[in-house]
Formats: sequence, structure tokens, C-alpha cells
Amino acid sequence: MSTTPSPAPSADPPGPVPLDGTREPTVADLAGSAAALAAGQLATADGTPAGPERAATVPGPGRAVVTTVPGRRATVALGDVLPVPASVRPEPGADFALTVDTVIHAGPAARAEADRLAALLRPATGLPLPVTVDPAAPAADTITLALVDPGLGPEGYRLDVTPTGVRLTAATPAGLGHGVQTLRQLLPAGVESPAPVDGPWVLPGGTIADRPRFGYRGAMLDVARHFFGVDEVLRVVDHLARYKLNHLHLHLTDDQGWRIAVESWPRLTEVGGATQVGGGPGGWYTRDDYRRIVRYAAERHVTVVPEIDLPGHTNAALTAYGQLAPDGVTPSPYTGTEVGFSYLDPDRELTYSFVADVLGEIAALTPGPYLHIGGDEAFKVPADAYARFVDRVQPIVAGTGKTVLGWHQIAPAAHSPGRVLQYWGTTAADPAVADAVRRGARLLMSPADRTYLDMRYTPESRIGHDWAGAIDVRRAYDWDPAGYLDDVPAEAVLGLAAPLWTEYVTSRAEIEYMLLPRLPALAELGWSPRDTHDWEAFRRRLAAQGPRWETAGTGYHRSPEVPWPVAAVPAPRVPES
Ligand code: TNX
Repeated sequence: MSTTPSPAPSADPPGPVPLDGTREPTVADLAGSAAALAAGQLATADGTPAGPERAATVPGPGRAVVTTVPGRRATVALGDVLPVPASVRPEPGADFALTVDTVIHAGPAARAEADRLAALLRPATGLPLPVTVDPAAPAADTITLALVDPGLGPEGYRLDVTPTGVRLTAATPAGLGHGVQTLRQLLPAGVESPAPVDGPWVLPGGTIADRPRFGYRGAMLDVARHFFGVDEVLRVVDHLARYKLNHLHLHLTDDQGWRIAVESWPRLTEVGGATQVGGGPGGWYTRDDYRRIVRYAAERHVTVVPEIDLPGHTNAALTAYGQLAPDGVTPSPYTGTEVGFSYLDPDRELTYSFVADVLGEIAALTPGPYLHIGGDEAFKVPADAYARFVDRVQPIVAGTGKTVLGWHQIAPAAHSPGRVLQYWGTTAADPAVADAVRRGARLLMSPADRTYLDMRYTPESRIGHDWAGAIDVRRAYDWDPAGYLDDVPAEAVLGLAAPLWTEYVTSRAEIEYMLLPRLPALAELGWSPRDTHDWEAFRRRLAAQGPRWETAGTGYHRSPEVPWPVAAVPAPRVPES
């Protein structure tokens, strides 16, 4: 499939706008609405008093914080979590209020998750929330995290909220991490504030028992068309972790840039990393940068999947090492958005020593099980030569100890143990893919007309491609990853992944505009049981995420398909007079 890039959109951020759903809010708008809310100029979504009356009841810094008021009730219902949990049993009247006395207690192996929970809750609540591993911690007023297997699989967790304490159990740290994200969403939106805001901080009583439908739930960030620094990538990891996605695929190389240092071929980054779409300066990750991303992601239970796109999409590599070019002529750097013109020569031995060096280094830096070898849009390579190439590269991957992941164009090649095809087509019938599955391949579903986060929301969207159609929230949500492809058993589907190509995405704000709110829609398809699939219920739960993003200063597309609250940014605490 070829792409027909849309005309380059303006990269200008939108000007200040009312939060009326007609245009996208910027961080500045959101800060403005927080101030307006504090000044009593806006109503909160539920009509509760906002502004000075409410804020004035909040003690300022230095005064005692009032933390327990009898009869306080949770404001979030136990099931209002995204992705929706597998099982929810509310216990009315069993709410738990966080107070100045609340302690987070963990066994030593759960300490890191307890620290992360405390770090997520302290800024907004202003509560001390000390973390203790002391087995003699008080039983009451405690949030306990324990690596005790609740029988919910490797990523499942159980959360029990009672008036005297909260207990989170899981078989693994990943399960606890997912439970922590659930707990965070059960507190009011103000919990996302980077500075203290008014509580109360009450969790709804009852029990959640939760586990994912699919083991692979991911997103892809293309750092080749436009380069994004480590901080931008870490921010994307945060969005993934929040919605229980567990794989971040980094598209590290393409015609416009090579973004990962390779010691044995240093010009790949020095020369090949020096530009991007539009001719900007580009950039690349040092090995330490990459390690930092991998570590930060791992701490949040996200596995990094590196992609070296082969044999096409290689112009940047060829600008660095002209001897790899099929005609021996070093090409010019490419800063446009066309695809399919570049390739490594499948009939040259140098190609394979290059590939082995690169994949060997990337494998050594990557703790996760997968190496993604691309394989898409090698239009200039004849089919037989292409198959020979993939047949030689797959064993190189296996030789590094990793499992092959590739775009579904690699389907006709021989089977390689465990290999996974990432299906990005838009048709239900793909005989080559079905045949590869019969020979043992498994599938990651990324159908472009549902999961492509670079597609416009509507034809009027500010940025994005449109070759796979417009994808607003309902289109992203209303399909089944296990049922998309014909002639493929559901068991072959490992999960789904949502790619964000960045020909037209140039900044953190634009990344977030494209991710949100589609990412949580896809996250729910990956996590929640199929029998919970319900557009009306989903869009109501999604609406409640808006105030959370606003509070955190995160931009998003205010899709008209979602009943967003009018404005619900919590009032900041009034400074002491
Ligand atoms: C197709 S999907 C591509 C990318 C483009 C994308 C734009 C795939 C494997 N290849 O090279 O960036 O379309 O939507």
C-alpha cells in the first residue's frame, strides 16, 4: 500500500479558545480556565460550587489540613475506570478517605510500586503518604500493596477498598502497577494537579478484580520523520502506563533520519541523524539516552520494541554509507514525505554484515524480547529478492536471542520461531498473512483505518494523514482486534498496537493531540473483556478523562462524539492571605 501524504498543515498551535469543544484547548487555555474556575467564573461539570466559596474552605500552606469530614463520599464510581475493569463489585458506604495519617505499606518486593503510588498522589493531595515496609504498620488508614497472587494472571490485580484501608494484590510488580493506575483514576480529577488542590480524597468502596484480554497492548512513536527527545518519549510512556498499555514500539530509522547510535557504524547517526522532514536539525539517541528510555519504561511495566526498518526506508543509512547503496552512489538527505524509493541491496554480502552489526548492537541494548525489522513498502525490491532478504535477516534476529516482529509484508518469508506480523492493512482478507499464521506466525493488529494515530480525526483536523480515512473516537473504538481479519483464529492475535507516524507531527503538544483521546479507546480494546464493549458507556467514561488531562496540562482533541464536562479543572488552593 502506498501513502498519499496530505498537504503539509500549518504547525501553528491554535490560539486561545473557549473550552466549548469546537477547537482544541492549549495548555495556556487550560491554565486560564483553571484560573477562571478558581475565580468562580465557570461551573463545574456537576454544577457543584466552584471558585472562591469552595476554595476558601481550603486551608492554605502552614495551616492544619482538614482531612476527615464525616460522611464524605467518593465522587468517582468504582467502575468508572479506563480501560474498564474485568470485574467490579461496589460496596456502597465502604468508601476510604485518604488523610494526613494515611500510610502506604508494602512488602520489600512491592516497594517500588508503593513509591510510585506515593509520588503520583503527593503533589495534588499535599498529603505526606509515607511509604513503609515495616510489617508492624498500623492496620487502619493504610493502603497496602502486596505481591500475593490473586489468581488473575501475570498482569492482573485485585483492589479492595474498605473504610479502614485499601489492599492491592497482584502476582507481579506489573499487576501492582496496573492496580496503582486504577487507584489513581478512582480519585477525583484534581489528583492530576502538579500542585496541591482541594480534596477530599475519597476512594469508592468495593472490589475490583482485573486482568487484560490481550498480552500485547502497544503504541508506536515514529522518531525518524521528526525527532523527539528523551523527555518527549518519557511523556508518551506516561500516557501508555496510565491506560495499561505495555509496549512502546520506537520506529528508530527511516529515509529522513537514523536515530539510534550504532558504535560499529558511527556515521549512521552523525550523518544519517542530522535532518528530518522539513529540513530541521533532526537528532538521535546515544546509547545512554536509549537505556534511559528503556529503564523508565520498564519501571512503568512498558517494554520497548526497537524497529530498524529494512530493507526499504533506508535512505538515511545510505547517506551515511554510500557503499551500501545498490548503485554505489551516495544519495542526498531526504526531508520529504514520500515512501518506497530507498533500499538495501538483498544481493550484496555487505548488506548482511551491516544488518548483523546493527541488530546485534540494538539487541544488546534491549531487554525486551522483540526486534522489529520493518519490512514495509520496499517497492523497488522484486518479490523474490525481498523474500530472500527476509529469509536471511530473520535468523540474524534469532541469533541475537530475540524474536522477529515485522510489518505484515514479511508474511511470505519462511517461518521463524515465534515470529509476529504487525498487520497494518485495511482489508479483512489477506491470504499471505493467513498462510503465515497457518505456518506458525502470530499477529499484532494495527489496521490503519482503526489504529493509525497519524490519521486525521475529521477532514477538518489541523494535522494528519488521510489515506486510511478519518478516525475519530468511535471509529478507533468500535471494532474487535480478534475479529478484524478473516481466516485467522482469534488465538493467533497477541494484541493490538497503535502507530503514530510523524510526517506531520512536530511537537509534544501535537503528539498529545493525536494520542488523546484515541489512545485510551484502543487501550480499552486491548485490556477489557469483549463483553464490556459498549460505546455509550465508554464515551461517558472517556469524558471523565478530559478534566484529568486539563488538570495535568495535557492537550487533547475535544471530539464532539464525547460528552465532555463543560469545564472541570479543579480550583487551585488559594494562597495564604
Ligand atoms: C505507511 S504503515 C507507512 C509509513 C508511513 C505511514 C503514514 C507502514 C508500515 N508504513 O511509512 O509513515 O504509512 O500513515
